[in-house]
Amino acid sequence: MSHKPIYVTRPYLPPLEEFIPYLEQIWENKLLTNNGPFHRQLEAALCEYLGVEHLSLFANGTIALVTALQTLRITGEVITTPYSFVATAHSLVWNNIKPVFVDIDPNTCNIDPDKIEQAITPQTTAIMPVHCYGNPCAVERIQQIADIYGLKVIYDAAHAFGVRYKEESLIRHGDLSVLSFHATKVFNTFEGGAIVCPDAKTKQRIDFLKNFGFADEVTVVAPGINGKMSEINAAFGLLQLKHINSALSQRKEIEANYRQALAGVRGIHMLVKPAETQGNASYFPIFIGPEYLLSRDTLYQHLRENNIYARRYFYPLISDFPMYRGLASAQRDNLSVATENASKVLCLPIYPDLDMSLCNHISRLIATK
Ligand code: T4K
Repeated sequence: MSHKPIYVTRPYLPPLEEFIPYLEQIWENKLLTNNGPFHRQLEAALCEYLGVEHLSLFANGTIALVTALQTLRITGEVITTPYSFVATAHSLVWNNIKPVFVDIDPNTCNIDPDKIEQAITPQTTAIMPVHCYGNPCAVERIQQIADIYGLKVIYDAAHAFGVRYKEESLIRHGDLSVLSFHATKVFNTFEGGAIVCPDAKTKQRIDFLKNFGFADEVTVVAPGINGKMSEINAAFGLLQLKHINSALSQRKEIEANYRQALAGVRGIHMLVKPAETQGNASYFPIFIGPEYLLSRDTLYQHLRENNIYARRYFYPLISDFPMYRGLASAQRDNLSVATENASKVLCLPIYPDLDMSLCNHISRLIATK
């Protein structure tokens, strides 16, 4: 049907002419980075939109994760999920922390709270769960465990922009939450990210850490990094925010369309919509069971032959990469659910400009196999 490749996602780009006034302002005042006016405006606008009190912008989500761990001085071992993008575990290794992988819940693809306690050792200092595909982790259970054992909780909320759970912002949970504003995300600043924190003092430490540790012109209080977002990225974020609600509703229409078209297709399984959640339709994963006519990888190839570039997020598991597979917690028998889900998953194209006729075409290709 289409000769153009259909990717798993495409960034939402507002009309170019709407971006020009922002560029003119940057050219006019010659402030390109280092907490400039657009940076400050975007922090305030995102706090308001997301319903949080304190947020610090970053150059990308990965450096925000690395800095979040520095902020809380996390050391030793951190309990996390293998079913995520590699950046989750890499951020631990960049802090000299040992990742301890815990299996996932088959119904959410998020860390299984029932398996966290058995992974705690005297070296454990924190839990780093991921709200995978924007679906909320078992936040209450995780907080309960953290409170009992005196652990910090840092959420990798890279997929969770704008998600609301029990009528409040999901990213209010935990000690810190980290967002990604990468081009492939629901809300993007080309590259970018943020740490959400509960109080002004923590925000100040984060701001020092992302600016080499400078507290003022002559005082360096920590071995910080350069994690700052530039003015051009922040300006794009401000523009993008003006369009976010329509972008989100377009995504939700596509999600609803897939759900309807694929319901009842033998061997195709979808995640149940999480309760009490207003999601963001950031991904649309399907799981290919043995009753389906093709294997997951054959369907993946079949779609590619039809110019549809679905992706196997998250296969391989992080724990299967060479730098992690030697860990005791990375062994497959410890991660049987994650291993199974990773072998079945296929994320279908979902983005605001995806034409509904293409969405129907993709569903038909899957349903008529
Ligand atoms: N934690 C989690 C749970 C994450 O998922 C991520 C990132 C992070 C942390 C780290 O946050 P950042 O440091 O990235 O802010 C992509 C993204 O690069 C990555 O940001 C994302 N997760 C991950 C799930 O997906 P790839 O290697 O699959 O991206 P790529 O380049 O293959 O892009 C996928 C498709 O998107 C392409 O086929 C075409 C389309 N695309 C992509 C880009 C970059 C465009 O149309 N335009 C573009 O500019 O990792």
